[in-house]
Amino acid sequence: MSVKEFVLKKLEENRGIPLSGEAIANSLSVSRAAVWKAVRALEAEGYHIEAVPNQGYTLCTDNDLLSTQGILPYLNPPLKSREIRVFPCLPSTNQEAKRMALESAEQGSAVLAEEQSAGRGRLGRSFFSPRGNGLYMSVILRPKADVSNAVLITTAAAVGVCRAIDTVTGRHPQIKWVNDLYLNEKKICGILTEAVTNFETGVIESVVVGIGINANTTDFPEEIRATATSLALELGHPVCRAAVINGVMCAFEEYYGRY
Ligand code: BT5
Repeated sequence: MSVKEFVLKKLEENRGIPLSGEAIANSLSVSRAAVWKAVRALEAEGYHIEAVPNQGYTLCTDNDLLSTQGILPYLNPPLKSREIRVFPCLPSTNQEAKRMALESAEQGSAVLAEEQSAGRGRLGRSFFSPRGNGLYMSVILRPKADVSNAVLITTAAAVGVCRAIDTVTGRHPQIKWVNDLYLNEKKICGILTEAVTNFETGVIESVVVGIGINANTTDFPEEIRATATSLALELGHPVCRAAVINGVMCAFEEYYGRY
């Protein structure tokens, strides 16, 4: 783990609480200047960090940039050992997850991006994925059983996202069979399940479940403005995306287990 990653981990574990630069430096056996440099680098990436003389560095509570270190404290214990990769921008998290699946990533590994430049829907459609306010994640599965009934995997994801939204926000989305979730008759989430097939044997080796949730999005392009909504628009305030991620991963795990 680099100095920057370690500093971020410490700050995320203590959001809103000042941490002395000296204590961080000591626990890493590096100089305070190295910690200061890491803090500056994190600020340049968009993290809101307050430096208070004689107290130390505080990661502001309004900070909602996604990072592996930031998501981990929110995850339920069984999920903490999962491989979770977070990227500032990807064409599509499903595409990256499929690449990782071919590189033998484990069941349950997840890929997230702050933005997708070519977010995909079904049948070549696109999924609007602006920077910094949505949730774009793909989970890698390695089903041991026959996946001819793969639609049930999408259903498990849809039910899981419904329950996560219910738990975190108290709102109850509805599933539009099979891969869309609606709140107040507007689309809040889309799911795209794709198989990764071994080219030579034709066997399905893994399945990638891509989940796109309009979390804190407040503006949509003209063509979907009337049909799309977000958790923030419905609630009147932003949500903590890491808490939604934990909810989705826990619930999906449970329903996929039943599948
Ligand atoms: C979907 O397809 O809704 C599946 C979307 C899956 C997105 C996730 S994000 C993470 C992962 N990586 C990816 O590249 N994809 C997955 P479909 O049912 O075909 O719906 C697409 C249609 O929904 C579009 O043609 C628009 O009309 C509408 N749409 C696009 N973006 C939207 C958004 N952000 N919110 C609501 N509606 C949207």
